[in-house]
Amino acid sequence: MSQYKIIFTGPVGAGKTTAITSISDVPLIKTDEAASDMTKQRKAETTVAMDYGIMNLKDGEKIHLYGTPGQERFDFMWDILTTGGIGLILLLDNSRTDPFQDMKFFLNSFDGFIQKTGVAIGVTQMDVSTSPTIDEYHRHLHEIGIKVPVFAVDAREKDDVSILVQALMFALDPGLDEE
Ligand SMILES: Nc1nc2c(ncn2[C@@H]2O[C@H](COP(=O)(O)OP(=O)(O)OP(=O)(O)O)[C@@H](O)[C@H]2O)c(=O)[nH]1
Ligand SMILES: [Mg+2]
Repeated sequence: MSQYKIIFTGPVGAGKTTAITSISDVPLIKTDEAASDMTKQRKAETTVAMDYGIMNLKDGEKIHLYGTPGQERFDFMWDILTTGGIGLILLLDNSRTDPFQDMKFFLNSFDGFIQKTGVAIGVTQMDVSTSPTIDEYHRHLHEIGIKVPVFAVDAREKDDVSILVQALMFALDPGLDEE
């Protein structure tokens, strides 16, 4: 029976905790605490250590789902959580001031992990803010010379999040299975 681990990351409020809740087949283990400072303006609770859920696949295979905190002051958890992971899901909130800057920041922060594995990007809150478009994300990524699958997702929708996870799995080295 194969077991895989993938990691969800992205800025505060991008929907990491919500996305894992949407697709997990077990109740989420989460570490949300009342938000203080700037985060509070966006939402009442924020992840301070990690989220953890499990997605069951056919044949008894499991994907272990880990969510990082979005706040940089908890970035010591980022390395811990990626250990043993096979890929990264980067969620971006399209309604934030500069989602491309967020994208660049997280791609840089997780660069070492991404080089060894792979990444897929999900853009949330596109119902709240329709700009930039997914095409513009593609163009931007093309300009910085990387090819990454990008999808519009609503983190509250199980199907949206499942498609994103599948896109990541397809983007990964198919040889991984044999390792
Ligand atoms: N309108 C809208 N709301 C969304 C969408 N995706 C997620 N949300 C909401 O946005 C909020 C995201 O909050 P969380 O899931 O806690 O975000 P997080 O990424 O875990 O944030 P931190 O743990 O603080 O880093 C929730 O209230 C979701 O219901 C979307 O596509 N559209
Ligand atoms: Mg969270």
